[in-house]
Amino acid sequence: DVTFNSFMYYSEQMAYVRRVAEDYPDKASVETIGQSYEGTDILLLKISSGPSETSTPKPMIFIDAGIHCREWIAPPVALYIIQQLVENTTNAALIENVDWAIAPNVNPDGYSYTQTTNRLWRKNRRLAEGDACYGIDLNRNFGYMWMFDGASNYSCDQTYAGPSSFSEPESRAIRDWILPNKDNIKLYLTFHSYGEMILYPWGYAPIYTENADDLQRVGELAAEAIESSSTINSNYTVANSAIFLYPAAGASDDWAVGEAEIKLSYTVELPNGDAPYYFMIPARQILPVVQETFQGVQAFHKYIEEEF
Ligand code: 0X9
Ligand code: ZN
Repeated sequence: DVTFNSFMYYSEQMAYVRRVAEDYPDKASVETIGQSYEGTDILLLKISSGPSETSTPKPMIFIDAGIHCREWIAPPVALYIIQQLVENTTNAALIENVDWAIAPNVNPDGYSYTQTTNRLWRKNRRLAEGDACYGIDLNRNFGYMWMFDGASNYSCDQTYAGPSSFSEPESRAIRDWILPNKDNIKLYLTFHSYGEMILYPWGYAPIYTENADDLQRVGELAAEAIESSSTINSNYTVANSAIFLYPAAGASDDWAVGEAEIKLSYTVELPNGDAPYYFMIPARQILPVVQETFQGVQAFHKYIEEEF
C-alpha cells in the first residue's frame, strides 16, 4: 500500500494508483496515458464525484509529478493528494465541484535509474539517434518557445531539450492527455524540487503573462496555506519563474499556458533535504512535506471552486 515514511518503487506507486481505482470505482478511474521510452505504462488517476448537474462541465485540476526523476519528494506529494481526495472521506467536498487528473510519476525510466544506478539522474533514459549521451530533459522538451533560452542542444547536458520538441514519449503522454481536456482544465500544477518556490509563466523569458497579478495572488494563497501549517518551517517564494529563478524554455508550465491555454499554471518547487544533499531528502521528511503541500493544494482548489 502507499506509504509516506519511505520512498516507494515505481511499481508500488502504480499498484497503489490501480488499487485506488479498483476500490473506489465510483470516484476514481485509472488511465494509461502513454508508455515511457523503455515501455513502462505511465498512469493517470482521474478523480470525479460524477458529471456536472449543470450544462457546464466541472472545472478540472491537472497535476503531474516526477518529470525530473531525482526530485523524489514530488511523486509522494501527488500520491498523498490522491489518498486524501479518494480515501479520506472528510475531504469529500474537495471532489464535489472540481474534477482532478493526477499523474503521480511521469518519468518511470529515469526514476528506476535513480534507484538502481545514479541517484542524481534528472532526464529520461532515451539515447536519441546520433547523440553522444543518454537522456532528454523532459522539462525542456515541451513545444512552446522550445529552445528559446536556458536549454541545451547537447545531449550530455542536464538541460538537453531533445532533437525536437515533443521528441519524447513521456512529454507527449502529458500533451496528448491535456489537449483533449484543455477546456475543462483550469489549473495545471507540476511538482518539482527543490527551493520552496511557486513559479508561474513565462519561464522561457523574463516576461509576465497578462494575468500575472492573478497568478501571483493565487500562488500566495497556496504559499500562505503551506507555511501556516508547516512543521518544518517552510518558506515559499511566489514569483515569475524566469525573473526569479532563471529563463528556461520548453518546460511544461509554459506549454500549459501557451499551447493548452490553461490560464493558471505553476511549477511547485518543494522543500529540499539538508545541505549538501538537496534532492536526497530524507524519508522522514516525506510526511511533513506531503501534509503541508496538501494544504496548499486545498487553497488552489478553493480558488478554482469559487472562480469557475
Ligand atoms: O529548471 C527547471 O526545469 C525547473 N527547476 S528544477 O530545479 N526542478 O529543474 C524550473 C522550471 C520553471 N519553469 C520554466 N522555466 N518554464
Ligand atoms: Zn525539476
